[in-house]
Amino acid sequence: METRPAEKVILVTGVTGAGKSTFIQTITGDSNVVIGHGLHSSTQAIATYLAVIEGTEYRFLDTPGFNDTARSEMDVLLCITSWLCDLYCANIRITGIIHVHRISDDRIQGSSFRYLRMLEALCGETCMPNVILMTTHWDKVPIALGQERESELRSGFWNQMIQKGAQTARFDGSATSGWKIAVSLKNCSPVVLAIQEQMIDQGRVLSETDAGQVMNEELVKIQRRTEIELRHVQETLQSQTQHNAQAQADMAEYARGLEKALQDAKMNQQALLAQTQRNRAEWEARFATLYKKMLEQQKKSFLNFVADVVTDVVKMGLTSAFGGGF
Ligand SMILES: Nc1nc2c(ncn2[C@@H]2O[C@H](COP(=O)(O)OP(=O)(O)OP(=O)(O)O)[C@@H](O)[C@H]2O)c(=O)[nH]1
Ligand SMILES: [Mg+2]
Repeated sequence: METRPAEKVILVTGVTGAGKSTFIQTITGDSNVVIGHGLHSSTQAIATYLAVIEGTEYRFLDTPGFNDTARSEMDVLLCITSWLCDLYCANIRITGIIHVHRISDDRIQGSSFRYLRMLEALCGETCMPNVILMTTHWDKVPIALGQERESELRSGFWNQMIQKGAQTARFDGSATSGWKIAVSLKNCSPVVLAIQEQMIDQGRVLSETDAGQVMNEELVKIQRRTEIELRHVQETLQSQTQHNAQAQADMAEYARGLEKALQDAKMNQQALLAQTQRNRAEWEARFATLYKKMLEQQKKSFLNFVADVVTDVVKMGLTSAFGGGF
């Protein structure tokens, strides 16, 4: 990704269909942004879009969503992590994280909850002031209901992040509203996210990071819950005496769905844990090269900084020696 030094890089996250791409298309006016109109995720890989708002350049990173049938949550985590590590090594820092949430959702789905927990771990406590929890789909609910849900989110689901400095915002679908939200990040300092520090500076593999551990815990929870439900459905199927063929077929179908969910959760967990053994060398080699580059760049800019200071000191010395006439 090419960026100019003045650009503010903003990561946009959230579950599938939350409205990440719609928000980005609205504020950038870029017709290349892919917006979904089906049940499945439309954003399959991270893409970047530029907007100049009030003279400042913002680069938005559109990410694939959680709760996606085509991509597992684990794939999304890997995709985002890989990008964040590459950016860090290329000396590109994130200035803001906009996490998108549909106010029209009447309850917090498992995937929204998992994503938020993971995001908190991915960013780390010190980056919370750079996070905006942004609600969308306001046109789908009566305003009073939306406000009620928003205050429930603020006092419950989002409370911990708000306590640590995260802001909230409403996106009403207009470009003006989107620009206002982006501009509110203008004065935030670029940050190093926890995942970048843990993977690049500390050399941990994904499963050993805070985000990886949250993902692992969530996968274990899914497995336990699904196993209990599956056992219950199987017992019910076996004990059924009446011959309602349609009901039996529906329940058997439901059991197959649970089996698949259980299998997916196990596979994702294996993929996560396999990082420790199989991918460590590959991961380290990839980032070692990038990290070396970053250090070289930092060294170069440090030397430039020292050279500037020396020049200033020399100038100041000459200025006082020559009575300000230099
Ligand atoms: N009514 C309404 N529809 C919206 C709003 N925001 C997005 N949508 C619609 O919701 C659908 C999904 O929007 P996207 O912007 O593609 O969602 P996304 O978060 O990028 O989803 P993925 O890329 O699949 O993760 C599209 O049909 C949008 O037109 C909104 O504020 N109100
Ligand atoms: Mg999208």
